[in-house]
Amino acid sequence: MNLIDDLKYRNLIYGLTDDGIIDKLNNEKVTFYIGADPTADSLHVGHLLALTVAKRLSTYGHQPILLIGGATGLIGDPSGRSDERNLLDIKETMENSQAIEKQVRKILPDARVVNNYDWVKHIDTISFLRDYGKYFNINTMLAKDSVKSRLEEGISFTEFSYQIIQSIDFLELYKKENCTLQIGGQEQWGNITAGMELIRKTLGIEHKVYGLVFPLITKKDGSKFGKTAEGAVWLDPEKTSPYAFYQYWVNLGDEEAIERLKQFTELDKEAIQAIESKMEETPHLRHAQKTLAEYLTHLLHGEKGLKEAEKITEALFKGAVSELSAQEIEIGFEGVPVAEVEGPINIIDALVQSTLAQSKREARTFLKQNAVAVNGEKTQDESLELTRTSALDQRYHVIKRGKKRYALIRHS
Ligand code: 629
Repeated sequence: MNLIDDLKYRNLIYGLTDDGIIDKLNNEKVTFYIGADPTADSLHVGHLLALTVAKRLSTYGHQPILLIGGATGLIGDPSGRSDERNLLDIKETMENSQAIEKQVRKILPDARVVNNYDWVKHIDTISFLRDYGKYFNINTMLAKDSVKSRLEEGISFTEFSYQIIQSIDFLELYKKENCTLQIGGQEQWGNITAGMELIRKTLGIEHKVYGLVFPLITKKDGSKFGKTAEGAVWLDPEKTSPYAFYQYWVNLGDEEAIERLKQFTELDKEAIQAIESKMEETPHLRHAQKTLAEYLTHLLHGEKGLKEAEKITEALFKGAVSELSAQEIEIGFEGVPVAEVEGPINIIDALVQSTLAQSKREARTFLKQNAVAVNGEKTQDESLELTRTSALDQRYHVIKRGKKRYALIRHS
């Protein structure tokens, strides 16, 4: 399959600025770029899609440049946003740039990484308005979705000017690196075409450059892709543990999991079809979800991260919490209520303090109903004392009430 057919099969083409890019991508080696603004100290799974598209182009022999928007991050892209952003702190933006660069290098080791702060910082106001501003028509700028959709609500001159900076980048990378293609998510269309126009106007029509945008992932149930109840799914293991990352993918619905396999993995059509037929035969085994979770956890967090995620997943599935270390318990039960205790605590008090029961009376009822398990063992013993010695790793008692309510008792 050629690259373009491959991208189409994976539903990764939302728009091409010009069909000329099809032959070029199928037959030549193209230097292309994609940008990310350092608005946080980590990328999230939304960016991961962008990086995997870049990786796919690179697999077909094209040269990726990853641009970190040290300058643009200080301005704020209005694309796809309904309200004005707060300005970010310069120091924080610089630190974020470094963190993001590290992540990119892991996923795209072949990419050249550049930061637009390095050239934008040299442009003074007069040059900005004379050398670039002159080529921008206000009517065209106002017609961009990113601006047009904000005219009622209001948009600052700062965000309005964002498209000029991104355009300067495309021009710069075209001149310096012969970069002839910019890719991005669909909401980047306006910024990408603005850059193409700047190149045409400053250098001449014979300087052909292109844009390719991929669709933003939308979910059938209306919820936002890459978000859990706790917030974004980050690529940084300190922010989203390999276990939580693994869980995100393993919990997708069947149809969505197949879609994400196409978009996020290098598995080819035959391999994906094989998974689809396995799903029909034995849907409960969740082949698509497991393949996806395994593939992406391994890509981001390596063998070690994947093993950790699988170990915790297995133990929790079997209810064998006693196999876990204190640290693994913290990861596996992130977000469940924790009651801190200094000495031994009775099971009734533990149920109340950990919010699993509303009163001692209710706690007794749960015990009588055989609805309580401590460290994986059912108990009805009202006099059970939870001590440091009986705690897992001398630190935790995992209490389970009913089918899925959990709490931790932490012995400090
Ligand atoms: C300077 C900055 C450039 C080119 C691009 C940019 C960043 C761009 C942007 N991108 C998003 C981001 O930074 O805001 N103006 O979070 C994000 N991108 C990846 C995809 C995206 C997009 O990093 O394009 O669509 C997410 O999938 O939202 O010279």
